[in-house]
Amino acid sequence: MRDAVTSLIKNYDLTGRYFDRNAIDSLKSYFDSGTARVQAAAAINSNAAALIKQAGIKLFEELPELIRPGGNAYTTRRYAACLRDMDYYLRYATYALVAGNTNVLDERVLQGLRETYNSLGVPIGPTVRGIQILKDLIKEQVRAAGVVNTAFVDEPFDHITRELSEQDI
Ligand SMILES: CCC1=C(C)/C(=C/C2=NC(=C\c3[nH]c(/C=C4\NC(=O)[C@H](C)[C@H]4CC)c(C)c3CCC(=O)O)/C(CCC(=O)O)=C2C)NC1=O
Repeated sequence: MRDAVTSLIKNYDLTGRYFDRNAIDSLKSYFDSGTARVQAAAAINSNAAALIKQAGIKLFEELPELIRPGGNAYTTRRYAACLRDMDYYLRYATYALVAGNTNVLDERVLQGLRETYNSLGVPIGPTVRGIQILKDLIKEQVRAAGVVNTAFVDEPFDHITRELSEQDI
């Protein structure tokens, strides 16, 4: 698992270089956004359960066929599995937000996920929609916590949806 700092060090160490201007700029930008990242994590942490619940309600309002007979989230067990997946996405996105790096998502969440979803018939499009709904709710929450520029919140959520949607070659 890597964060913004360790991944930078790894790159420079590989070629035995001192930090150059680019490295310094990227370190500066990571540390400048540090307080906001921690504030975001705190805002998510204090509301995670409610945010997941709300995202689920919104998703199933938009796509009610998911919870009707024949839908992938139909039955209590699968409904719960769907919300649990959203909870995984939120928790790991929070780790990635604090790390300033999406590596934790690749290692712990995304590996083999698309294959699992395909084999269980979990539809990717609606999952992506669910993650985007979650992202919007989180951004609202983070804004309410006093963080002005919430653009950095997009990164881990967009990373998950991009990787999930990627087509097989
Ligand atoms: C920490 C990393 C991690 C992830 C991400 C993860 C996902 C994950 N989701 C699963 C199932 C599932 N995932 C969903 C999700 C949904 N169905 C829908 O219609 C919605 C669109 C969507 C919710 C937004 C459902 C319904 C199942 C159960 C499918 C089944 O058993 O038939 C499964 C199969 C095993 C199980 O049921 O537990 C895995 C491995 N597991 C992990 O360990």
